[in-house]
Amino acid sequence: MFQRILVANRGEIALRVIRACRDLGIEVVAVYSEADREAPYLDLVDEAYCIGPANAADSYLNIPRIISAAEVGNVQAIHPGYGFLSENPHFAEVCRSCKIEFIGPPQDAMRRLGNKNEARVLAKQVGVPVVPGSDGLITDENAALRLAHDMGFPVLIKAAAGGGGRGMRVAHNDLSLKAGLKAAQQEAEKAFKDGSVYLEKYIEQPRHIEVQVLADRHGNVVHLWERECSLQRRHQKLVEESPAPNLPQPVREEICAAAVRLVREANYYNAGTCEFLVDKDNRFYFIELNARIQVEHPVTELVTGIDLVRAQIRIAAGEKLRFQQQDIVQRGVAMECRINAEDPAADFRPCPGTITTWRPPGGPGVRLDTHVTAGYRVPPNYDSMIAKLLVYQPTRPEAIACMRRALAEFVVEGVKTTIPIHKKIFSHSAFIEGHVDTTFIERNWMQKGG
Ligand code: MV4
Repeated sequence: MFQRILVANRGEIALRVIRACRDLGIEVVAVYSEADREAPYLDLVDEAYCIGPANAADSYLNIPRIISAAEVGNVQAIHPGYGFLSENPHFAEVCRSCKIEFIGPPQDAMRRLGNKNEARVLAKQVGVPVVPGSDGLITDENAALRLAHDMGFPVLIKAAAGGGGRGMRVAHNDLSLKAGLKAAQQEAEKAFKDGSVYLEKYIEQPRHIEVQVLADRHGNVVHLWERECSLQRRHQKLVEESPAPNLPQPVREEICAAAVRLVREANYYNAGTCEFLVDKDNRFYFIELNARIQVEHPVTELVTGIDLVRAQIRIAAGEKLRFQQQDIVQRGVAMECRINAEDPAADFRPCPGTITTWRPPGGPGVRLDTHVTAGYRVPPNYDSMIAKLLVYQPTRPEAIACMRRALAEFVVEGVKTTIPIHKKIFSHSAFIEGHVDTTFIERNWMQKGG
């Protein structure tokens, strides 16, 4: 096992990784930008190095500076958290070529799966269902038009280098398909230096269900069941839960088995998440594989009792998985609300500033993952998430009641937060019945402005 790890991230996930290291008896080196100099979690580490100015490109995304801190700090491994360098295959390769283990997947698998078209091709090859669409990349406008006519409009143009909703265009007819192809190619070329696109049938009002997977370096692959993540606004998730409500058990088992098959065939190891769209008839389609620990991982930790960050570190150190598929049971119901420093009344604009009052909820069944304390200043330079409020209860109605109680206890002053919209969601009859899809938030609250 490693004796010393560097955490190449900030905020709540930095604290989450620091805690996992402490639980394993591993020393921790932190890095921070000038904007995070006062971050409370820096008191919990063995060493901390400033790696540059607030601007992420000059600090948390700066590979030479992070590698320098790792060398000076004499660590054996780097945990990238999520965002920043977590899905950068070049960073993983640099770490390993410097004899520092990257706590994540092999760089080859990251490179391949980072391309959504290649992930789709691989899924098809191994018999995992994908959305009907193009056989590879679109190279010819006429071929795209023929395909769209064959499968029927609307269709969705997706950038191969995109993901998470970037570089997508819906097309409803020939004209918008031609225009959309050009626009998507240009946008992708500009954003990712790769203008390649592919085509999919547009699935109306899908649910977003994802499967957590763990794979060790000895060929063992298991899933840790699914998370329902449909409640999003502009591709920012608001609420996640496990199990997915109203998902028939045979479908659940099929989706999870498909995720395991894909991860095995990709020669992938460490933690990963397979994203699926699920349509009204409970048909499911693979869309992306996320090669990182995700924000919503604690939902899965609560229902399975497995510490995913500890598992990541053990896998990176070469350990075999300590559990088999039949040992992993989904017990009870976990739900998570992402609490962001944003103003729901002002189109969810980030709302940085000093937190003057911080009264966190607690009590039975409540878990709060946060790096925030009273007096903390939320910097304007990064993602605005300040806490993840989770509940864990035997049943979904009890989980909803517990979340409502916890949201009512939670007092934050000094910055606006997303707590009010969570209170609305957890009082909405369709949500309470588990009738959610990816358009739920927009349909209910966005047209009329909050
Ligand atoms: C789709 C889709 C409908 N049909 N693909 C958005 C982010 C990226 N991960 C894939 N996304 C979508 N792909 C087809 N063929 C609808 C979405 C989508 C979505 C997916 C998951 C969660 C929220 C979403 C919000 C809008 C659109």
